[in-house]
Amino acid sequence: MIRLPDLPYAYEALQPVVSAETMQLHHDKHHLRYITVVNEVLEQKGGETRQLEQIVQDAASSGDAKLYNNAGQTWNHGFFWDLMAPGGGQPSDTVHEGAERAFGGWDGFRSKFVDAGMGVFGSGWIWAVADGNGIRLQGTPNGDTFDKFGGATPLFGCDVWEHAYYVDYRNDRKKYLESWFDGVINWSFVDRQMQAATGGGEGWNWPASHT
Ligand code: MN3
Repeated sequence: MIRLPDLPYAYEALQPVVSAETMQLHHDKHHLRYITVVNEVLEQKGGETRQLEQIVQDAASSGDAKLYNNAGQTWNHGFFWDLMAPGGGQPSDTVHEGAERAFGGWDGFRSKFVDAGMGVFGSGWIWAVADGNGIRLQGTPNGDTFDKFGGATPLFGCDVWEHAYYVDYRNDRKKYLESWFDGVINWSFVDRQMQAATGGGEGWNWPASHT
């Protein structure tokens, strides 16, 4: 049984980048709905409890699209809540240097991220992922998740489904991506993911207390 984790901050904490209304809908309705479907599918399959990461991998290898999409979105949103923080903080030297190597500088990183987010057609996510070769950007459609990163570790990922920004930005996905990148990424979270990508500790996992 998968359970919805509480947000690590108040609904209004990410304003004005993300409104309390969006957070409430996004967490309490959208995220909860994915989790409900995962539990329904698991129940039909006999109610076996596994780590969410394992559920995703098993659904991918058995071709169970309904379970894969909903488990993927369950994981994506858990990661998304934890990688944001009010005010965001400052990127670490390691993250800065990684951005410099891959994108020629911080502005290049930001503009390539925004462009790549604009390039995700329809619903999906834009991710910055890292491995021994450095940082790269990857868009994913719909509920696709960490198993599509070819072994790389996600540093951060932005939800570009319309439910993530339409209340606050209407059709202006670009403004959403820019405001999001500048305002609410928790850079100490990203730094921990960056360490994990290069062999230092474990990356983010779905909380065992909510499995
Ligand atoms: Mn969403």
